[in-house]
Amino acid sequence: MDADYMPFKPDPTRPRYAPPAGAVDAHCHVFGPADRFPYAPERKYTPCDAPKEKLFALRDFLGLSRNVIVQATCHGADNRALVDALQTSGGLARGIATVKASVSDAELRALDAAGVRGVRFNFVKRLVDATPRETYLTIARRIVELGWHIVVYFEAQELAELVPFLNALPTIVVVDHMGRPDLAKGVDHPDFRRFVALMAENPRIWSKVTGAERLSNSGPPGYDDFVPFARTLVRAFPDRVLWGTDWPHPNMTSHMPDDGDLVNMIPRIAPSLDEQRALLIDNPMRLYWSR
Ligand code: 0GY
Repeated sequence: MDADYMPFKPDPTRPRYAPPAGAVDAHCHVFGPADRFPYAPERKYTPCDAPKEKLFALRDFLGLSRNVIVQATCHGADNRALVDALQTSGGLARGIATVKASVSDAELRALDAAGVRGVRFNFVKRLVDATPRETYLTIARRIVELGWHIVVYFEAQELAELVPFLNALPTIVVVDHMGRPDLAKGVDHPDFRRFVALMAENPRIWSKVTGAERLSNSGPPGYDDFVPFARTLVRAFPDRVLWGTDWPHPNMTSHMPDDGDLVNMIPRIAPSLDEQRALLIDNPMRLYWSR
């Protein structure tokens, strides 16, 4: 099947902002190549191939040092492309996998040996068919044994209903793209305040300050409306935030971002050097490279 979304920009601009040595891109994907790693039959979209070589070249070009590669829904629970990228990264990539409840202990151990440090639970209806909460809780109890954590992806309107489930999870929970707030509503809207309150009440909840390209109404190159949201979380929870490119930006229809622009936003989200070090190095290293 042909790809049904825009291809990533092959020639991003070199960022003006130079990340500190050791910076981690903590949200990115690898797709295919399909002739080696076919897409999942149950996928809701077919991406353009975005192989590991391109990801690692982008990492170096942008002045980043490491990647956390997140299993995307187009590969379902077939983690082979992810594992291959991790195993050939020279220790510079860690992964978040998607697993079914039927996954064996041996399979989990093999994922761990490859560099997987967590699982992703996805609640975005356009991306996946629903998985029962009980199934997710069963998986959660098993992966805790490995010292893994959980990444969750949901949209803002799901948050109120998801809070009890998120609080019941027995380990660190990293929320993708700040829970996808509606940026037009502003940071003081009750929806975003609810997310901030959840992080304040539950110290196990972390957030990725990512997704500017998919959440912004004001658009590139500055994604100005995204900045106050990310800034709010970095200021309030400096030791529980992660940053990433979101490359290769699946399902973008409005525009394809220039990854150099996304890097240039970092000092607006995290103005002080201490905040930048926490966001880009200390936090992801603690979560993904403690062993
Ligand atoms: C993202 C966002 C999207 C896709 C996926 O797993 C996925 O397919 O996460 C999206 O369409 O919003 O973070 O990659």
